[in-house]
Amino acid sequence: MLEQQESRVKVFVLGGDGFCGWPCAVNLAEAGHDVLIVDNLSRRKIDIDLGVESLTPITTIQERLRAWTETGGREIRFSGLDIARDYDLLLSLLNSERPDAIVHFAEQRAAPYSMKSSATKRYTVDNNVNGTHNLLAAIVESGLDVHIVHLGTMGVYGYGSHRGATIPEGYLTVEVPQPDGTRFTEKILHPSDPGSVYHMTKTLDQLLFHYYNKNDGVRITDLHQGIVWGTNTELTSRDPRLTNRFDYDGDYGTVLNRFLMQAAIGYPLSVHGTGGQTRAFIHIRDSVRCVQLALENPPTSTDKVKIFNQMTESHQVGALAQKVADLTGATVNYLPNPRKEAVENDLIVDNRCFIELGLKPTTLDDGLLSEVVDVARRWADRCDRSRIPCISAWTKTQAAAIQAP
Ligand code: NAD
Ligand code: USQ
Repeated sequence: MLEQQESRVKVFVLGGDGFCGWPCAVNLAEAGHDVLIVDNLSRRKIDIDLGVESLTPITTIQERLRAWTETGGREIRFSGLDIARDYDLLLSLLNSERPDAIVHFAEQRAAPYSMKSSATKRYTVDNNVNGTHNLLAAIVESGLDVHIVHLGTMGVYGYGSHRGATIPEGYLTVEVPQPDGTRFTEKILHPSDPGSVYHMTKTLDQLLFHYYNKNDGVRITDLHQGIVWGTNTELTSRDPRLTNRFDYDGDYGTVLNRFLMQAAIGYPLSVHGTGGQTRAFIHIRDSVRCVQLALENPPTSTDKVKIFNQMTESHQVGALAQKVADLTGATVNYLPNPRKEAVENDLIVDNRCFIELGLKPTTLDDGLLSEVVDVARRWADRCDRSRIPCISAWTKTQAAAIQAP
């Protein structure tokens, strides 16, 4: 619990029924904050459309919230609205509740889903860009001083070659040559280089934040998060009705959780291409902790958008598969890559902001890989193997490659 009552805040958790949002919401409630989840349950509806289910059985949001209070948790309230479409409801919720802070997870977050068809591309852009813009416009219209903590992505920096340079936390110091031969230095937003329509929406979010911070002084922390792995936190393990979701399918499953789940059911690990892609990772427990740290260390009204790299380690996908294979005895399958992405890339990331705020990184070597394998083994009979392959292709060239016999 918080040591000082004064540091308690009223916080909306937008997208608080999702994979990252649910453990975050209960963690903030446990820390003494007054939490209201806002979620249109679109993620559950997409599961129905795709004909897949979380590997772990998850209860309804109403049952989750009931179980949370029954097991001693501080009450969490819920409002079922669509932030991308229900602007007036969002504004009136802000005016009636007057939150101090808003954690914004409420976006369509799967790159493969965003690349499935023109319909899913358009949905992802409409949902993510409108949702973020509605939130900013509603905060300004309400006149409230609200701190937004947004979940962005490491993917905004791009996964081409950074030529060995360290990726800074959001801003790059550049030298600009002048006609008279002199130079001045300036800090600019790191150039964006999205690798999917989904990642592109996060780069657009960045510009919206930059503008509303400059024009209206909205206080914003943008968390450039890496791939989240793991499933439960201590709090979501408290009762089976609190269990977090576990996506394993070809659209929503992310690479490390997929490898661990594939190992658990004896399915060859699905490495795309050579496995040379390097990505940033963070365990769900650290993700939850980082959001709390960001919330409790807000920017001032004159600060520009605070950007933190929310990741704890980088790994090459092929090396990860080998690590999982060594741990479990699984076999590794190298498949044609459905994505248009660099065959390999370097990724050196500055993540000092969270370390300086006290984050103690949980790493792959902390024994938690086996915990995920155990969860997946427990629910193996719920897995639909036909939904494991990644069939969403970035272009017709990739589509032809993955269909080739
Ligand atoms: P998720 O799909 O499990 O959760 C998103 C939640 O937002 C869902 O409950 C969904 O119903 C809700 N939502 C979506 N659009 C909404 C709208 N218009 N109005 C109201 N609610 C809406 O995703 P997640 O894995 O929990 O990711 C949460 C955030 O973190 C996303 O913004 C994502 O981009 C970011 N992120 C996730 C990861 C990861 O590995 N999962 C990594 C980096 C960043
Ligand atoms: N990959 C495989 N095999 C698989 C699945 C993926 O080799 O079975 C590869 C992909 O080709 C890619 C890498 O693994 O090179 C990562 O894929 P991913 O699906 O784990 O992650 P990504 O699409 O980048 O998206 C996830 C989240 C997204 C978040 C992002 C953070 O879904 O919300 O923004 O991670 S980051 O990767 O840092 O941009």
